[in-house]
Amino acid sequence: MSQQQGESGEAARDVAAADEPFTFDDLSIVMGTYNEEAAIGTVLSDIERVTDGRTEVVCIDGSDDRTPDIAREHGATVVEQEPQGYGVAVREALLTASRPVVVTTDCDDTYPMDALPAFLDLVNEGYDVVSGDRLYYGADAMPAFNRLGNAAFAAIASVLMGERVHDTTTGMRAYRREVIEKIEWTENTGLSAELIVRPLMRGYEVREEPITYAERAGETKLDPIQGGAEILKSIVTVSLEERFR
Ligand SMILES: Nc1nc2c(ncn2[C@@H]2O[C@H](COP(=O)(O)OP(=O)(O)O)[C@@H](O)[C@H]2O)c(=O)[nH]1
Ligand SMILES: [Mg+2]
Repeated sequence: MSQQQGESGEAARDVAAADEPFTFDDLSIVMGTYNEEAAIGTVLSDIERVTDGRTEVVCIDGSDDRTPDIAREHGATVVEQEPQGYGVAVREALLTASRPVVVTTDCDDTYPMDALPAFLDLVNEGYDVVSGDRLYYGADAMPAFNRLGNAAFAAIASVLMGERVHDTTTGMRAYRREVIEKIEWTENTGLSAELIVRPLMRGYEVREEPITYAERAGETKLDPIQGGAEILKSIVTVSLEERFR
């Protein structure tokens, strides 16, 4: 009897611990970095300022410029990897992260690190994925071709999934670690779309949160036409795979 009480006491404490809200100490921020010398200093300083330097930062780096040196100066974990595309880098980044909540971003100063507290709050409210919706505020800084393409991808994905989404290709999201670990990720350029389509279709709680989107520092690494075609293919393949799974 006393032993039973002891056990249930421990169980109660475990539940209490599990219910503790996540803080920045529970957060990893991860990104692929490919010759982002012009942006990385600002991105990492913004993260430090907003999170008081408490998050883990992981950079999967394929650069031949000073990007990895700047990342290390800021205390980031840098993993070197031959450049093989966005998704190869970001998947490695997600799997390298060690904390219970993982946020992705691009290393190009387009995404608002000031939104990190709101993203963490939404995870604490119970969402499994919080996805930054760049199109809500108009994304004026995005090239018009990309803006149209991204709106089209969201419309197509919504039809295929039977659920309305507004921005399937955003690079800024927060994920509970469980989502990352339970799903097998297959896409490269289309990984960003895969990262919202599979969780949504498996019933995870996904929430889109409007974010601002700034002009990029440095050159884009994505060819809009070839990249766009790959993303479209990923959206169709992944939604059909999930539907017939
Ligand atoms: N390590 C690595 N990072 C990459 C690669 N391709 C893109 N990235 C990074 O992934 C992020 C997204 O790429 P970006 O050029 O911003 O694409 P865009 O937002 O579609 O213009 C950036 O931080 C890039 O540096 C790659 O092959 N290897
Ligand atoms: Mg970008």
